[in-house]
Amino acid sequence: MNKFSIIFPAILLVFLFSCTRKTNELKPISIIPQPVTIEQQEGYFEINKKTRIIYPIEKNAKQVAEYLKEILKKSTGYELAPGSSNNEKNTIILNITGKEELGNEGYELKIVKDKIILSANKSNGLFYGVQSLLQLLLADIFNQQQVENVKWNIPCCNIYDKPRFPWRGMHLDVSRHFFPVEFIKRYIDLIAMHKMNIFHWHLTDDNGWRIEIKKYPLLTEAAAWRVDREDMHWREVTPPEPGEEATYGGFYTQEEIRDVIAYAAQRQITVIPEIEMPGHTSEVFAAYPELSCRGEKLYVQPGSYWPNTDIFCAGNEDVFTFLEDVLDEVMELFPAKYIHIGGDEATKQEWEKCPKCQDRIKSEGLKNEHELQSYFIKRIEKYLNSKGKLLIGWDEILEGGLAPEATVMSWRGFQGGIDAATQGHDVIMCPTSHCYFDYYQGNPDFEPLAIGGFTSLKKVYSFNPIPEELNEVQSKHILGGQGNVWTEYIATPEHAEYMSVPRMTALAEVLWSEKDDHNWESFQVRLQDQLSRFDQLNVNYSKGSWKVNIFPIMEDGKYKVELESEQFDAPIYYTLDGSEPLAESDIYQSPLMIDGSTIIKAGLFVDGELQEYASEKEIVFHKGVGKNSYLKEPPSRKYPARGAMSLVDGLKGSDNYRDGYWLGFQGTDLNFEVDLGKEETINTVGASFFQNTGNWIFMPERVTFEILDSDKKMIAKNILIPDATSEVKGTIIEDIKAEFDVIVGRYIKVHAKNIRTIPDWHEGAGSKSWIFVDEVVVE
Ligand code: TNX
Repeated sequence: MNKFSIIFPAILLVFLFSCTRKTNELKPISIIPQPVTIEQQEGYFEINKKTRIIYPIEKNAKQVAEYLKEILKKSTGYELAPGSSNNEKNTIILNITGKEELGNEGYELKIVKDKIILSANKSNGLFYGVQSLLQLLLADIFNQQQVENVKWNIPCCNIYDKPRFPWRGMHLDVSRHFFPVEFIKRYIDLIAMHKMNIFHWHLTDDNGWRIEIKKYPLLTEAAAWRVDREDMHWREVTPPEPGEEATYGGFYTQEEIRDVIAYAAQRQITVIPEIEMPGHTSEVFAAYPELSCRGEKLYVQPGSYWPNTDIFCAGNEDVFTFLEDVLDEVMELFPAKYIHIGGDEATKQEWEKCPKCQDRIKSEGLKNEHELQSYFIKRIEKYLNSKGKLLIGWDEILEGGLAPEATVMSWRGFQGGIDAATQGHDVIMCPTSHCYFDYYQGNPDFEPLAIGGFTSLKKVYSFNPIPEELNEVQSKHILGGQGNVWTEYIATPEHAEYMSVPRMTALAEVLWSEKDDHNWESFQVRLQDQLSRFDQLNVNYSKGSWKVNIFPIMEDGKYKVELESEQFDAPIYYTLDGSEPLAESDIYQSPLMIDGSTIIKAGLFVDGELQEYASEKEIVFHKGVGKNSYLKEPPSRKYPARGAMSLVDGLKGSDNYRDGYWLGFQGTDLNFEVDLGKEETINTVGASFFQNTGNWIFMPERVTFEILDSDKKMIAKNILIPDATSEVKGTIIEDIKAEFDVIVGRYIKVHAKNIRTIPDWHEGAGSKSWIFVDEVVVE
């Protein structure tokens, strides 16, 4: 055998081996959240076992290097040794610079064939640079096991990057359901991967106290445990039976909390503890009943507790001693400069009756219970400030006057945040409309049971934390935003992940990237790579956005139906005969002309396979469908559906009033008119109304239907009163229908009178009531 016959097969083998190695060489750079600038260049840096890593001795920078080494080791199997000189080839250099414009969190990444230079002013920036670096590799880099046959290539490029907002947060409620430390760390890993920097830990609420406080052991012996009602609906749980043991719950020891804080710090995440007061505190009275107004021993609620009437007594000095002691231990544990004290949804009916609270109102010269809450919060703020800490509260802390240094978390919408910023206070925006990740993200018919609402991925992506109402100076008070994960309906880590991602991904980009760089199409493309990373990490992300939305539109004066999905570039197949869509069904290309009652079924297909499920809507044609229609007063901005046309689109709203088909009016009436275009015979006119008094939605007081002729002269009128009374709990949908003895008319007017003010017996007494309406059916 000659030399050649050995060398040639060897070369061939090496060649074949390198050809079969998986590589990212044909993939464009795809980083989420989108960096400020990326310039791609020719060539690649390849990580191999000889790659060295150089970092400054400074403790925090070293931590970042260790973090990178750890991730690389898992998937590549290489244990990168420290390098000795910046001039060595094949090195990754972490470098602390002094470039003012980069701020605390910005970074620069220069990748050439034999060197990677990552520079930042602080370890925070280095950490975010590392996150980008990892996303330049194939998603396999996130695998938890060693992956063979991959070329660990990083495209040569220059990246310059820094965040838009300093507060990029994720919240988790661990009271409604308890989550073990192992999951908390995994959640923190997800936050870190998204270059977010705040973990808001909602540690106490009516369903369990979750933080060990040495001075008050009963908080974790008693207040952390409830009877197990996990097999029941959250709003329908039964109280404990006599002698029944409270077995469900848990808490974090101080040692575990320190461990979590350190874990988060290594990932440049600040942990903000929330200790609720004065409301959402009934669990405390299972341990220390004397701290409430009534002084009665309560059990820890195994489900919904609403209205939450048992709250801390604001007239009792012992309450403040207790809270100061608790906060002392909390401040000792948490290095963050902020402490969140809740402040939301405190029902004040016990304060109205409590002699101590009433004495306090008098002695402090307060006007009412709102001012008493404000007194409470201000007093706590003073205490926190005296220890060098700052207070954050939910937007209810605005009521009765804001504490002087307080930062407001605006959740009931943007208004609280606007008011606070106008008064010169800092604000974190997390309105339910865009930031509530406990709400549905896909068609409720197919999603796991959720608390309600509808916050799709696209909706999250459309979030702008800075409302137009604010000028430049006021806008500076908006520190950023956060996603809130309340867990009434979320009992397991897998489910918490499902609700959090990929909405967290959309939020991360909103908060990190400049507004002008937000681009839904580009996000959708890059999201596919992020999902591949989640796959490697076994993250249980939601495919709620695979759902096909079915919406009618008017185009060139014609009624058509549009099909859309939030997924990128996956074809939609549909049927119009009630059969299940298949890969052989018609492919959707442009809005569909529909001219009679139809069942539309549509699904998203990838490689010929239906993804998730097919959506379905029934269109019922009647004389009003697609006709010109008007609303005298617009619906609420929160529930506009698609305006007047939604009332004559042949589609009925579901039993979820937020599904985008219902129109909501708060405190105002419905005044609607439809023009049939020509005189027609009319038998009946009806409209559907939605009631759910728990959500402040009532039946209208009365509904008036009028028929007018071509000259707009009224020729018939019918007034109807709904059957359903507001005392009935739960959701009722009532079709209210007026019968006319065959009449010929052209215009139809519908007036639904809102009761306008919520009645006295209701917890929202005196506030504006809602009416919700859909489909005005003309037959
Ligand atoms: C309102 S957001 C709450 C929470 C609930 C959440 C459910 C806030 C400050 N209070 O207590 O868990 O709605 O979406």
